[in-house]
Amino acid sequence: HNGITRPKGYRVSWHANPAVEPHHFGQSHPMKPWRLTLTKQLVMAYGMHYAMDLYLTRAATFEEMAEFHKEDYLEFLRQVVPADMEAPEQSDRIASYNIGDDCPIFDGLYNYCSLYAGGTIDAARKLVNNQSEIAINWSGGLHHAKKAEASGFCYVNDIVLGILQLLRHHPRVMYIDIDVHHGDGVEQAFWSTDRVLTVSFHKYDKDNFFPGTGALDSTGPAHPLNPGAHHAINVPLNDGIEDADYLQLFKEVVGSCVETYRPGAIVLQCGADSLGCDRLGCFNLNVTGHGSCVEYVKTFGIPLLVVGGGGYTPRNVSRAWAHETSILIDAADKIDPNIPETVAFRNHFGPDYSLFPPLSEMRRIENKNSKAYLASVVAAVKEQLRYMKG
Ligand code: VJV
Ligand code: CA
Ligand code: ZN
Repeated sequence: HNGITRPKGYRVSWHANPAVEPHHFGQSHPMKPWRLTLTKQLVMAYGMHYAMDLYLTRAATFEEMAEFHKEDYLEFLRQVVPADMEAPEQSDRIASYNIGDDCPIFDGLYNYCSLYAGGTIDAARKLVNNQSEIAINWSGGLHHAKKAEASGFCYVNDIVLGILQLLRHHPRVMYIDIDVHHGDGVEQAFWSTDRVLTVSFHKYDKDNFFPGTGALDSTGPAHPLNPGAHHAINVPLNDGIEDADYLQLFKEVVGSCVETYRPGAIVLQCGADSLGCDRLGCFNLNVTGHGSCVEYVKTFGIPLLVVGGGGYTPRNVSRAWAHETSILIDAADKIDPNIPETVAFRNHFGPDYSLFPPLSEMRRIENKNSKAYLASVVAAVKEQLRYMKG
């Protein structure tokens, strides 16, 4: 087993269904479910699967998805076929559900959505039933989907569905999102409740970066008597942030939030498009820097649901999520940074064949986040937490 054993004192569960992986968004679309195949190959080549409980997830049922989504929208997802994109009598519905270039109709769409959603729901239930302390679903994390609308490559919001499961047992759930995009769908779903604290770190540029929401002062409903007031935390960033600054910011913000809010469970969205060299992203994080955030969240010892999200350079997505799996099973120190000879698709990891290539040096984007700016963001978040305490 390459010396990899089960972690001491807690259980990690892995939730996946290989039937998710072959779905195809269409020619040259950035979202590639195949990155999950690559991730799994790395995890298995290192023997990490011996350290976890492995669950083949089932598809979420229509009723389970209807706990958040509108039934007419789910009905549409269930019956629509690629040819409907050209059918004039369907064009109004297609437009109203925001189907288009970002969120196309492809073969097996409903199957794809119900499988990744089923994974996150199952993972949440394992935590709630005390059958796992850390539950992982790398196929989930699709944070932009709305009640009755697709958005940003997301159709069904598995995170919202997972949090709804956790809320059955935990009075307070904290959501942390390190995808380079704003976690708008999750924020919006829990905007008016104080039972979920959402925290998103993201590139923010109202007019030029998707989805254009997530400003620092967007903190929850404006009315102070609305329970959701102050329960959305947004950390808007500029291009080029690097490991050390990001990690310091992450620890200050997340540490203060956990201390003040005392969540019973944490959901961590690990979107890998915040890595350097991402096809859509604009940050300079390395695999190690991204992983350090996961490691920090693990130190709280609070039941943890870990999901994937964005990530558009598949070789780096799989590096990050394999490394983060090793952190979660407490085996990061047993992982050879040289990618094993035995891994399938090893050619994707050349020419370095390293788990930790210097991404921040390969396509350095100028860092537009001054120390003063980052300090002002931390100060604003701490001020917000004072209000939250009431
Ligand atoms: O910026 C946008 C919206 C547009 C309209 C649609 N066109 C295609 C792009 C500009 C304003 N959308 C973003 C969506 C990002 C979603 C991120 C999802 C996540 O990581 O947060 C969670 C999973 C966007 N950025 C880049 C693209 N869309 C893009 C879409 C394509 C494409 C190239 C870039 C769709 C199809 C094809 N190429 C062939
Ligand atoms: Ca984010
Ligand atoms: Zn993203």
